[in-house]
Amino acid sequence: MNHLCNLLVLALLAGVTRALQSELTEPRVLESKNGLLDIQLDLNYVNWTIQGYRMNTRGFADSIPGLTLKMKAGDKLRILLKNKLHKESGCAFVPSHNSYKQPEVTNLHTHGMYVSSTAPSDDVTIAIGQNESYQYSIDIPTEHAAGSHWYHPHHHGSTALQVGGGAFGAIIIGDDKDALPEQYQNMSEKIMVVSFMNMPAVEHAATYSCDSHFDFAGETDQFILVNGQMNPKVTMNPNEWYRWRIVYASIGSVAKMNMGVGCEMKLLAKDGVYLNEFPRDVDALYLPAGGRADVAVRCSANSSAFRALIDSQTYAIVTPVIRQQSYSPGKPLLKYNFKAPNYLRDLRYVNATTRYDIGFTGGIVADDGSGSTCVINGRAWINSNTYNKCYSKGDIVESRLTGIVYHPMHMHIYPFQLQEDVEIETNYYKAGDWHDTLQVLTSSVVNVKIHITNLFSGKQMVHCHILPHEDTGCMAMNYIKETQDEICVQE
Ligand SMILES: [Cu+2]
Repeated sequence: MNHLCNLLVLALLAGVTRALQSELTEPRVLESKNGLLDIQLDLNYVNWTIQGYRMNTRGFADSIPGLTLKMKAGDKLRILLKNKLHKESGCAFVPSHNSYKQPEVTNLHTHGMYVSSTAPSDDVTIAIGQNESYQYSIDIPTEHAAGSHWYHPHHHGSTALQVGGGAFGAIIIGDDKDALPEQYQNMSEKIMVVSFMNMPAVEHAATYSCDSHFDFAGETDQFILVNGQMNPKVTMNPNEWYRWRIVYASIGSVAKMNMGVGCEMKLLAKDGVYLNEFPRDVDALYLPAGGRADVAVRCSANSSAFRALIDSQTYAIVTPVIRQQSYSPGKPLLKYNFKAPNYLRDLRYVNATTRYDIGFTGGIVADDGSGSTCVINGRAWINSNTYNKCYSKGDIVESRLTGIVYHPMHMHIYPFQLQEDVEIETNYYKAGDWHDTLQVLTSSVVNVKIHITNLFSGKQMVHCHILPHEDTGCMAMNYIKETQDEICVQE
């Protein structure tokens, strides 16, 4: 009897907790019309509060996260970015080339998008100072795959402070009508911008860049927000499949994300590219800072929270709640083979035309302060005109990645394809999969290939997506030659 009473009390408590939880809301969506999305985006100081937590920080359009931008392949994205931050005078720290600095300077990176890196497109060498504006104009190729991406500032020295404080938003390239089987086409979607708020790391960046604006108070100094909320509930029909687009907006730690008992989750896409065959059973999602996963989720009963394991701490992300009065028998998910566009064609049996190995070393600092800066191929960031690798248009690049257990490798413009299964027990990283950001659990070497297409020439950046590492020099620039005769020096 006692046992029964306890169960009843627990069930009641769980019910009360769920009743108190707010429902997941989504950032406002701005959608392209007639092939164009033309917007103004302000980066400004934001006073943010929620459930006893408070931040004076920076954000786009006065919110954390910023607006969601939704477009289609072939569209043009125009963003007038207005920098409403201002410079402060007097700083005790003299910034070095690779240190935190210029907290008032910004720009925009469209993380994951296959677009030109030349201004006024996704050029991260653009620097927008206080009270300045910049007109971006980004042509999305007609063959661009549908998927989930994000935007965030990328100015060397102020990236960790701005992104870590909440300046980011989701980008969705929508599926063409009838591109997917009806079952997938008709799924209700939830966009979840999951941000791991690492306040000590952001405060450190603020201190060393002499930023007096960032300020935080709260019960714990590391926490998870989803669309700016703390562990909201997601109300779902029983046994119905939903599509969750998960954007992991983090400046550092990798997250292992697990579904609670009562729900199941199947992987559809990673980093905005569908799996060659989906859905896939996986034991969890392994998202590096900046990574995305699209999953199909269904719940048969009220579930414990969908949660993230980060640096051996567990955090609730959202709690699925079932609409009790409705009933659906549920249907299995159909298997589907993704029809890849040319830039994502399978490279596993294609001979490489060139080789570019990428090795991360350093960046591990011991408790006594000893250690070294993270570097790529033995050197820290020099400048945007010093190239680590020169490519030609049409190159198929073979690349051996090392050091990516500690450092998530992010490549701009071009995603890369795994050439072998990695971390086999997880079923998360399979030969043939595409990523734009990759961190692994234990593998010391991972082989990938990159398809440098004929579409874009110019600069291509590679960096560690632990943003404090990026700000302190863990970046390299490469260059794609427009013609064979163009001179590009690898140094
Ligand atoms: Cu790193």
